[in-house]
Amino acid sequence: MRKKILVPIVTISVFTFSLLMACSPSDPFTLLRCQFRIESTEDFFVAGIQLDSLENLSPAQIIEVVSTWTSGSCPVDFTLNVGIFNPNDGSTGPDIIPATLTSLAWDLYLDGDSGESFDTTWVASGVMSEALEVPGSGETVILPLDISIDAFVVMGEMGPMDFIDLALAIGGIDSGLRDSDHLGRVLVIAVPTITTPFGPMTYSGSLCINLDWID
Ligand SMILES: [Ca+2]
Repeated sequence: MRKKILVPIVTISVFTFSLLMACSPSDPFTLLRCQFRIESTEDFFVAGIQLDSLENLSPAQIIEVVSTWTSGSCPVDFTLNVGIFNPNDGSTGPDIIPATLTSLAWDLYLDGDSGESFDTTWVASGVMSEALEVPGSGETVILPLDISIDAFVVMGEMGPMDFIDLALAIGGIDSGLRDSDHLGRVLVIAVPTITTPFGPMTYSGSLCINLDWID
């Protein structure tokens, strides 16, 4: 009699344990971390001049930017698009696992060195304003960060002409080139907070978000 009762209990316990293991956030085969990379910039303005379709500034525009700077400020505004990819598309686990980015505190650095090295010049910090769904549908979700800074100090450190070159490299007509001379001169350091139906998606520390996908 006792055996007949024990067998189903053991079976159910093993089954429940297996199910919990399959859904555990710590199981790398069912909950891979969302990945991040710098995707693009758009609506890039320096001293009111839109750079998006420009390769170079005209002499008159250079004078305008420099004179704005010598007057004590130089507004720079653009949208920085951060790509987020959720790899939990069902191919490595039992199902598609949607994720929600609930907070992201970020620091933005630009590479002031047009050569090989990356001169990490801090230019702005911020916090994401709205939660963002990242479905595991195989598509990259864009997190647009609205950047609005006064580049007066940075221009003073770099020199106005080098700053204009940098701005054109990351905001001009070739800014979409995914190399270290263009989009690779943008670096975001951020700590994401992501939740899923199975619990939080944890990251070991700050992510250095640049050209290549990182988790
Ligand atoms: Ca560089």
